[in-house]
Amino acid sequence: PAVKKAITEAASQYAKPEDKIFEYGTAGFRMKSDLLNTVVFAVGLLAGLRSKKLSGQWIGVMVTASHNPAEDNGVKLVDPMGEMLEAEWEAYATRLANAPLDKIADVYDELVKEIDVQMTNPARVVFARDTRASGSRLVGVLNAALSATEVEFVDFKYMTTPQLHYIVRCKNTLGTQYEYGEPTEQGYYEKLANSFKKVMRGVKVQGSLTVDCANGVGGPKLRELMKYLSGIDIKVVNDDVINPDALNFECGADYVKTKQRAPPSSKAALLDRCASLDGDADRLVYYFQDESSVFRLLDGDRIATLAASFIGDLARNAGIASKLKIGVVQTAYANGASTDYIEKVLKLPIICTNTGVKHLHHAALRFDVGVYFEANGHGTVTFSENALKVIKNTEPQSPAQQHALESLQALTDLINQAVGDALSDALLVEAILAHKGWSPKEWLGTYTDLPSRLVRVEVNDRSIFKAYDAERKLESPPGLQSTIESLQSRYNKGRSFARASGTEDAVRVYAEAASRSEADDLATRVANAVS
Ligand code: 16G
Ligand code: ZN
Repeated sequence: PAVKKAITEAASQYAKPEDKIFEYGTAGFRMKSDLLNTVVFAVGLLAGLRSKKLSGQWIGVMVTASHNPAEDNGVKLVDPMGEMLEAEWEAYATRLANAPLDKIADVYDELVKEIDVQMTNPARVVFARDTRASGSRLVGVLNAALSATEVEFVDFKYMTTPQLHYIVRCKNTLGTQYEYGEPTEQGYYEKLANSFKKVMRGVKVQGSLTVDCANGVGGPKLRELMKYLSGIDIKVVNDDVINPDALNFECGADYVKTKQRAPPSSKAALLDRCASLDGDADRLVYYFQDESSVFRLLDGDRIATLAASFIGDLARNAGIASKLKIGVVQTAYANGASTDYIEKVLKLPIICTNTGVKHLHHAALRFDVGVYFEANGHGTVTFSENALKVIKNTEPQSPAQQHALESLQALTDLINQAVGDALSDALLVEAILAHKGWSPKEWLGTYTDLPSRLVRVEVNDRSIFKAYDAERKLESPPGLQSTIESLQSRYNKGRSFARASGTEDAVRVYAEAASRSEADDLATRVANAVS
């Protein structure tokens, strides 16, 4: 009752936007920042409940809107091992966020009973935010919700999303046999820098890497990381976090991937190795301009194939290939040429899942070494307990085998296993290119992407678009799937699908085919059939 009163009192400071229905989606809640007060308040309440339900384990709250424009913001919850919030709880978040403010304490009470939360358990929450101007206000709201419900919390101020995931996992594994690292920002940098140094034993990074930080939190954090790194020359660009409107504006991973071009501000020379992060540094894409000044993108599919091929080689050199089931997880957006390459050249199994990190991450855990990346650059590599044991306990029979085992061991530390992490992924790519002695051109040469096109279609009601088979097919509206299939059969290597976006009020159409004009044509025709 005292808690209920405190909740009602704290909630009364805010005003709930009228006629707005909130939904905890693939990336939590995300919208114009001035609509978010009551949503963040609800998330704060739920974070405390989640922690109590899990016997006082630390839960993370990240305030960010990733690659969205500067005026947006968002909030999402991080589960104890650094994963995304368990699916069942998304519905609780939605319920609490939509409760009228004078009833929110009642809904809170209902949830306590329904979820069967032991209220005498402790509750612990860590939170952080990206560099958006609205972040400090929203963190204030979060603070109010946590204080009203007497939750113990630590404010980590500015962090990248993956840094917060790292902290959550560290805090919950501290003192156990699964200890993940020091739960501090410095601990994060030291872990990455030390493992990078180990992976780089005996090889050297060629040339420099220019990193576009989307004018987001990744900029200052990359600069900080660089203080711990040696043997790598990184040029940081687009790291303006002072001008609030610069965030994600004509730069960043999402811009580069969707526009298929370098940021206009780029001063990189031909063949220079470039990379872009997104606004909260959980996505990474590489690119360069070839000798003919043609823009060449190395997206998430490319990072996945590079990592899978390297780890496969290391496992063979270490003599443990037969003991590790290595696999790759993709979504329908993966370029068909990458899928072909993984199956036919790397000869690795592939799982295709729905869009959204939680689906890919979950599927990756079915392998000993699960390489998962969305084409947009979000991904990582997971190692099973069995894999960690085999890598640690295998007795090397030769110096070469020993080197491979040590490199694998270091990779398990370099790679952020909680979630896709652009800073960690960039070091991974740099290390692999150094080992292979490859420039981005040779990396690009491993296979040739099929030309593809992505179109956004506005529809009256996107909820009628129901997909199946990992979003590669539509069961509704009736007849549309057979239309798409008959269209794609007319094009050489034609493949197309349409799915309702999980983050915007639109349907997305993807098409690929043997030539640029065929891909564009197929996309246009399918988009017409959809609208
Ligand atoms: C979210 C997802 C991202 C996915 C995107 C698809 C997370 C953390 N983020 O941003 O992985 O690619 O949604 O958006 O899961 P869409 O449904 O609008 O196409
Ligand atoms: Zn992001």
